[in-house]
Amino acid sequence: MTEIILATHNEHKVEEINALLEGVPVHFVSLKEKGYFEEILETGATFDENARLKASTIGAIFGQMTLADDSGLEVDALHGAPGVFSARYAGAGATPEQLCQKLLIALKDVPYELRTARFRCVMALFDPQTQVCHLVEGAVEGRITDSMRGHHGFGYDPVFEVIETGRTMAEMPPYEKNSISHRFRAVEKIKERLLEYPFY
Ligand code: ITT
Repeated sequence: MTEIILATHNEHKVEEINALLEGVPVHFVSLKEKGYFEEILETGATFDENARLKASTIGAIFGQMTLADDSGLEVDALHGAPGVFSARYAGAGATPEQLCQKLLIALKDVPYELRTARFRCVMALFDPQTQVCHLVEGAVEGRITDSMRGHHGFGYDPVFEVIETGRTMAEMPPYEKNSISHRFRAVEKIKERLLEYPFY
């Protein structure tokens, strides 16, 4: 069975992507399983650039097909921030709680109707044989809450209320988040590519 590397050091992403890609006849391995622990540089200015960078860097090192995602939160009242800086918004090594608190403070004077935001995810599938990088995208619309709610998920999930449900991503069990998330929506498109891919 074809092996595809998941180019992320975020174990929560590995879990989510593995669950979302269940049933695709491909064997996914994590960077941890490959024994690769070095940081992958994210020097791009957009999600597209960073996803492409992560997938092609790892794909070139191992000479194997590689899937990467770059994702983050865009808050309208902050002109799209933290965006590509979502993981580093509260400094290197900040905890999810510190990320959420920093965002809540930044929005403390912003009224409910102006707290709109979205999670975006760009996935890149890099094939080292052809050097082609396929890009797809998914997004989910929401609103930033005024306090942290829920214990599931990771990152900004406790402060991101999904428009359709009125609950935060962290108040949803994994199966529910995985049926509406930005990552789910991107994975659905990657799945289509993988199911028709001419593996050699
Ligand atoms: P890799 O680069 O190794 O994949 P990372 O955590 O640094 O892992 P990103 O550069 O894509 O990943 O940063 C995305 C950040 O955006 C992530 O650390 C979270 O803080 C936030 N984020 C992305 N998807 C999220 C989700 O589903 N729920 C909550 N927060 C999310």
